Amino acid sequence: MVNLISIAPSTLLLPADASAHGPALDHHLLLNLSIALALLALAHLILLIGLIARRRPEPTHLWRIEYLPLAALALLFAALTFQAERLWAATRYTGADPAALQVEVTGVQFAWYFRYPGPDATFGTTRPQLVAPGEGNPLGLDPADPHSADDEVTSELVLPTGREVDLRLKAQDVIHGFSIPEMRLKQNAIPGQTIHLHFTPTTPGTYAILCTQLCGLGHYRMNATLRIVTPVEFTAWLAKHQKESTQ
Ligand SMILES: [Cu+2]
Repeated sequence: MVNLISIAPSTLLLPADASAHGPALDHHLLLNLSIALALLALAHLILLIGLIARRRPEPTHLWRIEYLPLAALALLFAALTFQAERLWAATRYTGADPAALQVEVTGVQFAWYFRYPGPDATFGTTRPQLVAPGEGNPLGLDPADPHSADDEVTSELVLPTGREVDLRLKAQDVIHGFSIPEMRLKQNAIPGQTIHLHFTPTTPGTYAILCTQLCGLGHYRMNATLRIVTPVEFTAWLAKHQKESTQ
């Protein structure tokens, strides 16, 4: 059998991997695929042997040909499930580093908005009744809250390499699907909930942010850009953005 584990993911048409947790996920995916292919080949082989072999009057060694393989398969699938669960939880339930970069992501028909907390490192209050995209306040930032003053709202997500990012995922109206294939991230954004996702980008580049839930008539155009830059470029970008918005 071809050893799929040793094949580079790019040769299997997976998107480029630009996050720190991605290689482990890819490895697990290919391990699952290899096992499924091996079992498919084995099942056909057994079927062929069953057709060719001479029938015996009484089935013998039932435990060896039936119960033992069954137990082995159950154990194998349990181990694969446990490992998959562990990898999935690594970007969600383990909690981000306290020094992680905080960014809020909001899905709304039909755009993604990104908010950086600014120099005070605290997100300002938002109120649904203040949401006014036409007036430059798509998230409903409350001007009465002093923490809102330095919050940066952008339509492009810019992140530095090598630093953990703690995303807070929200939705204003319906369920949206936040997905960045190159970051190996996919998570629904649900109205009324704040869902945390944390990851570390590794490779500079420009990647597409998609919506993977059919969220309305304009779903097809609900996308944004993720730009991964060096830490120096990120600091300069943030400073420039803040300067522009205070002018
Ligand atoms: Cu959407």
